[in-house]
Amino acid sequence: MPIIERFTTHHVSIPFERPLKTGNHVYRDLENVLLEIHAEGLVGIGYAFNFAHRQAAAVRLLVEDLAEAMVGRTVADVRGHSASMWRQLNFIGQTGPSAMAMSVVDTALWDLFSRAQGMPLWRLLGPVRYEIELYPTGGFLADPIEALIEEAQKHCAAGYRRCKIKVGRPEWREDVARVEKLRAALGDDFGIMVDANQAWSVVDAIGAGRRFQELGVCWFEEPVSVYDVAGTSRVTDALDIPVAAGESVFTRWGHRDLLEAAACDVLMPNLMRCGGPTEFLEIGALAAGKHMQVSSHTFTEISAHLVAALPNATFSEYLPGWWEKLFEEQPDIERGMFRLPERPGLGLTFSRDIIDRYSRDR
Ligand code: SMN
Ligand code: MG
Repeated sequence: MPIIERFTTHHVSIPFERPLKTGNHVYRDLENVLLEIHAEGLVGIGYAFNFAHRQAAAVRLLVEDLAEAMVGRTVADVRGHSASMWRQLNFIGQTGPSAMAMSVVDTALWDLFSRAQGMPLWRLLGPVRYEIELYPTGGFLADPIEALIEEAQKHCAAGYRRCKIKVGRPEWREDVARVEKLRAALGDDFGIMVDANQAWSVVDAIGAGRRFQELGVCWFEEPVSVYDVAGTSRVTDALDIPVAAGESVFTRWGHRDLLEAAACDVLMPNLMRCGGPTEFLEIGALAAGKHMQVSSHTFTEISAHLVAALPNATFSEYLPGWWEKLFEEQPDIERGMFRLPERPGLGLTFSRDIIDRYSRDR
């Protein structure tokens, strides 16, 4: 097995065409931290994103700290390297930026490990499926209702079976009014998913959730603060529609808290917050042990390899236009289905053009 020789990082800051508003944030720039680990002619890649320049810069420093410790080691010991990163981060803790950095390195190591064997990662893991159903996310809070309807109609025409829009305004009845208009425009067969990004109180979330339920909404994401595990449970218990949570918690331990309380119906691990493929697979197994479904959050092109190996995984999130340009290879999506690549490893190479154009390197 090849030995890790060196690594390179980049900070690539890509402005959004318009600021994107959720119940909790305004996104102006997509700040990406890229890692390439080199091992005897092979290159493994990983990335994390952020919406604040210095926060991404802090993650980059942590990535470099962890990647440096890999130099001279074999690409074979992926789980061993994950365990050693846990130890290395002990003093500052393994959540927040630490988990993001660990994820970037762990992703690059799984990429290298599968490349070294000439196999796509998903094939190496022994898949339960060969393609993954995707749902697109859009419909941000500042988007006019006409634009939101037009976008959803395009998704429907492209063959997607559902899409996700943002809710979470201070006055929840305004969100319900938008969902009513969307439902009227789309008819009853298309799945409408809503994401409140933790903006509501338990009482408001239940009030809105009851109306969403009447409108046939098929997914209610992060209704309340993710730290309010009991509150998330109250919302879940009060409603008959699936409540999803997990994108904002870190590592298997954050997910364990939601699982133990049966706080939601679907767990949605985010590859970079959960700590990388090693942790993602652990979370999938923990969830299976509680008969809970998982649905990956962002990182479509990488999470798909892991989702392919999890029997309890359902459809995955896709944010059209956010990350495709980072890579030379474009996702193979047809009628809402993501076809897993046959290229070795993750099957992804960073685009030199994008690095040259948007790099904010020191
Ligand atoms: C979201 C949050 C952060 C980055 C991208 C998307 C959002 C979602 O909560 O679930 O789509
Ligand atoms: Mg969300």
